[in-house]
Amino acid sequence: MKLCRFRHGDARPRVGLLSGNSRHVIDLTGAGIARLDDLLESPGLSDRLAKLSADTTLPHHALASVGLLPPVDQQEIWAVGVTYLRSKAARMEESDFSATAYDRVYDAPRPELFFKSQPEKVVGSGDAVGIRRDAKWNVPEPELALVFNSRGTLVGFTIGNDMSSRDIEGENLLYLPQAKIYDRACALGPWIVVGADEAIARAWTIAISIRRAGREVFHGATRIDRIKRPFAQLRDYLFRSQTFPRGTVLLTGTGIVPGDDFTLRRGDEIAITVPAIGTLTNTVVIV
Ligand code: DO4
Ligand code: MG
Repeated sequence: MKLCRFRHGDARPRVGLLSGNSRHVIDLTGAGIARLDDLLESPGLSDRLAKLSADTTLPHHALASVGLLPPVDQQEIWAVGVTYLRSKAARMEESDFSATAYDRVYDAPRPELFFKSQPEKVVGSGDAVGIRRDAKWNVPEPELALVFNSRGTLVGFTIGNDMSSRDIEGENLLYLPQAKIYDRACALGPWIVVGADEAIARAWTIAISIRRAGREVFHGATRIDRIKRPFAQLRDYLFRSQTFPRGTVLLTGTGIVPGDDFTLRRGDEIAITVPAIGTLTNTVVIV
């Protein structure tokens, strides 16, 4: 089942459930559900959603007639890094004196976790993502995103783009927050898939296509089961000595890094696809 946030007309954000064929959005406002993060707290979420999807009294809107919003309300967005060998190798190449930090963290018991975005700064599918005006080497990072409720239960999956400035991170690892946190640096969407677990998600693939002036300039794909660490381990470290009263979303790291001669440009169209979820699409602007 797929849960989204959307606007219909000029009205305030609403929570929706996609119909079986994903062509309609069932508007959950009539069921008294105003916030996605509240809904994700429900015990027996899948059963509740199954009942809601069978409720013929709730209004349906054609998917094409709604404006999708990022599928987060007040959850902080966090990220884990260097979970794929490809990410470790690319980062060791781009950096000088901090190269061994990536090598060490890949093998260490404690993962690299970092704060990525406040929820208000997240962009959704169809919105623009940003590259920094003071960076010269910018890439998207296509990542599976884990959605946790406040109890640390993995309640769903969505697609994330951890936009990054490789030259800023490569110059000095202490610049990581500047390479990773700026306007439009985090995209999530198009919606949240509920009802899958880690075993199911590990059989998924993630792919990215970047188009420039109508032509594909980069394509890459990898398997989710190449993520080195179990999701429960990532959750345990994230929730260690830290509470998330509204839940949180965790980007799980990238396994796809374009060659060193590639940088994003204004107007590039990025499409990240996890077939079991959908496609997150964004166009690049300079911020
Ligand atoms: O170590 C820096 C960030 C790593 C990252 O974002 C990733 O591996 O996806
Ligand atoms: Mg990343």
